[in-house]
Amino acid sequence: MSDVVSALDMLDLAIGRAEGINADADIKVAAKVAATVRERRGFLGETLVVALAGGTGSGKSSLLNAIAGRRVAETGVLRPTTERALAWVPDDPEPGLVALLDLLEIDARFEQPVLPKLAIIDLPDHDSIVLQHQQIVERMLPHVDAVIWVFDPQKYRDPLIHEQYISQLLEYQEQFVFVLNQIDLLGKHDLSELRADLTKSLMEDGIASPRVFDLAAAPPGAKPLNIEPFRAFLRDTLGAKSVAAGKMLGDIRRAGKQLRHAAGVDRGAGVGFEDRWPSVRASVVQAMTDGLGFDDAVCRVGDFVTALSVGTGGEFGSKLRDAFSYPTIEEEMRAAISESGLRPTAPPDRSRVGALLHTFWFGDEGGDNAEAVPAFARQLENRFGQGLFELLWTRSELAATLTQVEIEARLAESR
Ligand SMILES: Nc1nc2c(ncn2[C@@H]2O[C@H](COP(=O)(O)OP(=O)(O)OP(=O)(O)O)[C@@H](O)[C@H]2O)c(=O)[nH]1
Ligand SMILES: [Mg+2]
Repeated sequence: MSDVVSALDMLDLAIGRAEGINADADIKVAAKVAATVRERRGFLGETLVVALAGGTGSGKSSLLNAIAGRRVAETGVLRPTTERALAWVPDDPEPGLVALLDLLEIDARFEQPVLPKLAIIDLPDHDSIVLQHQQIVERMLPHVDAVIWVFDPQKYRDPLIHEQYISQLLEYQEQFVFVLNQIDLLGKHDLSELRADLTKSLMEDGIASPRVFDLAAAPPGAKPLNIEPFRAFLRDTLGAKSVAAGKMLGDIRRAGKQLRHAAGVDRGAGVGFEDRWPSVRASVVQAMTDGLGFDDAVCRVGDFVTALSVGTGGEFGSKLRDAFSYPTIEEEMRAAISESGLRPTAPPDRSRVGALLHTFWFGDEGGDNAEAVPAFARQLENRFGQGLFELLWTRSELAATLTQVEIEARLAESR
């Protein structure tokens, strides 16, 4: 299954392969898109990943169970109840989400068929293992979409949570949501007072406008209270998330398209090189042995390079042209002749100067070419065929990778 993460990985690969083929300026534009998407806070995929954090016994696991509508996490009066982080994830998780849980070393994963785009991470209590908890929270923050800080009426002013966590992590405040749980224990008057007090303490921590939900995740012998508005909030956030993911995929696709177009690889990777080159090579050998002459042989290679560069087009076409310019072809052709010991047959209608030049370059005509012809063909293969093939191969690789960017992005969009 594809997601923004896999489309982005593919774009990164394509950017690497575009080096030497695309112009630096175009590569920079695509790299900027990739970096912007990657730098974005929160999980890149379409799944909304939220983490539950907060004081021990505040009701984090109970809140997860209330959202899930069933018992997922262990809850209880004995502390700590949750000893290691667990994740409640869709039963068909995006590859990026699996990679994220691996990165965070969260092994306990409960697959759920209920909400295909929601993942909730339940963190262990922090009192007994403060350091570990803090590390997990800090490591997790850049990668999750939201953190739900759960408070209970007794310990909502817990200095540890306010001073060591919330006020230290203000740069992530956009991702924070606050829940005052266990409101079944409060009278109406107490509730509004306590809610105002919690909001005030969060503002003192530095949260500009705290979003506070009050609810009861597990009132004894009764159904959860106010859980529906919280679920609605998650649904809305999920909607916003899918819009954001759609935009990211659009950006990735456009970046890939722009590289494809500029490199000239949107016309298909194949230009029939392997089918066409053997006959060009044979015609060059023929030109040199049938008296058509050196210039004709050079032209045959030159024409082929032109045809390839027109076929590929874009920056790659110019690159091909530059790598096999006419002077280069002439030089390589001369070297091929001299290395192979070929004695070219002179053109029949030579001028005197032409004849002298021919003798100067290639010696007396009429030599035995029986061994030299295959050696010459090999030289042509090494000096032209191989280099052209290698260049076209890098182009095919780039084309294949950019096609994969498009495929991954389209698949992710249709999820
Ligand atoms: N009265 C009342 N009790 C609740 C509510 N929510 C949770 N509890 C109780 O509070 C206790 C702690 O709940 P948990 O969900 O285990 O709390 P936790 O935050 O996951 O605790 P740790 O995993 O130890 O960090 C349990 O006994 C729950 O039954 C609520 O809304 N009202
Ligand atoms: Mg728990």
